[in-house]
Amino acid sequence: MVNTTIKTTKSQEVFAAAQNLMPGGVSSPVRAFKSVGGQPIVFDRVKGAYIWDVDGNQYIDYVGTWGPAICGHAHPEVIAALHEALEKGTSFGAPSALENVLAEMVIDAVPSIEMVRFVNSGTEACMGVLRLMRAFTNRDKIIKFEGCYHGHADTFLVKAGSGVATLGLPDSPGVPKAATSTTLTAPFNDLESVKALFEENRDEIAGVILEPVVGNAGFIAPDAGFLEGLRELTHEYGALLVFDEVMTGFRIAYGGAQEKFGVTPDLTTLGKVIGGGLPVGAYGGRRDIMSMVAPAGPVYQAGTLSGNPLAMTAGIKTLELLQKPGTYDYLERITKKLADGLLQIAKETGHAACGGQISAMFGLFFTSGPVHNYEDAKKSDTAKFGRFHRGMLERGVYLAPSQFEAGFTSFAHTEEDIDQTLAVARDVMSSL
Ligand code: KE4
Repeated sequence: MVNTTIKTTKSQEVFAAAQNLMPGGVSSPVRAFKSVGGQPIVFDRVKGAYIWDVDGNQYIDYVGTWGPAICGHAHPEVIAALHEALEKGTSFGAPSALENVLAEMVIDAVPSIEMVRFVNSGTEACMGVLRLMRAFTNRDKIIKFEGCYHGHADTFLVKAGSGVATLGLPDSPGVPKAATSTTLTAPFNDLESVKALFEENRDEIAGVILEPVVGNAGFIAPDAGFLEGLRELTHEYGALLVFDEVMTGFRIAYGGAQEKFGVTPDLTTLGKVIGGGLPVGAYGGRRDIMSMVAPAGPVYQAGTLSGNPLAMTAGIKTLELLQKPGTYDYLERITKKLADGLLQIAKETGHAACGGQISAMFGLFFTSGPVHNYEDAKKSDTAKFGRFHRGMLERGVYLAPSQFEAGFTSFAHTEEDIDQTLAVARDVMSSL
């Protein structure tokens, strides 16, 4: 029995039963609260900025199903569009005009994307882009950054972030050496280490893949010049630059981090927001590269539910809602108020902390920082983060259950929600 002030009887019952049915009782590891401890809450329903668990407790939600809910959960216009689409069926396994509509919206929005392929998850998008970058350059090696997470395909499970970092896994058994022998890693924000890798592996590196704003090692922003430096290095060494914008796409800006920072990669992966909460992923980029993807070219990749009408419908409506004037100004304003407020409260209550936000993405580390890379992030007091997470949860605020994740706001979050969250944070931090 977990010592908790909120009633979680039904969550405990459901979660206990789940243990015998699914590994760890979950469909994705980070949901098990392993690193923050305590009873994971079992959701019953979500709406706008809020969650209700199976015990009837309400929470202000800053996970937003890990990013997709940027318009708020179950937005009425998204739900209405899905009801209409449902009448026409759930999956075609064939071309639909809806794919054209969402593809045009993505191509119009994201600077690097001239052509796009839809898949069903961010992992699939990163798998597809990996094979494509290798085929286009005829090189096998890639550079990724410590703490970045690009889904759970073998090649990327090297010093990965998100759940791998959360669980402190040394990477994963079952991944053959051959699958990771071509994966080179460097510290985020360290251009010199990237240049050294290019020098040591001349003409062997297909490309560099990164989260342009890291969300899977906690929130880590790129240092000034870092993204520009990677663009120059990849040009210099004949390699491709790939932005994994599964998390940052349509969140950091409508055109993603690449629009925000003015650095255009050769290829981009997307997910989360473009599906409006339904399973979706995408990869896209320069036409000369994307034209290699089957059946236009020889690079094979496929998917039964890719481009399915429901995910396309939810994605189209979500992006339409994001196009409303002032959306990103609002997201910036409320998220800055939240992040700045949390840091100020930590300072006033005597806790070493650092962090920040960019648009609707934020993070807080319990370390004095600054945090420029994963090694810095690992200096955080994760035990204190766990107590903070539990304290916030018991007072009705749901944060990502790991120090090595980012926080997400939506345009359903109100000023009152932010003020309430900061009041709760002051209460919790005063007794951490
Ligand atoms: P999915 O396969 O989970 O749809 O996407 C993988 C992925 C790829 N790239 C980036 C930058 C990502 O953030 C993700 C997935 N993000 C995690 C949250 N850190 C998903 C949540 C989870 O694993 O349960």
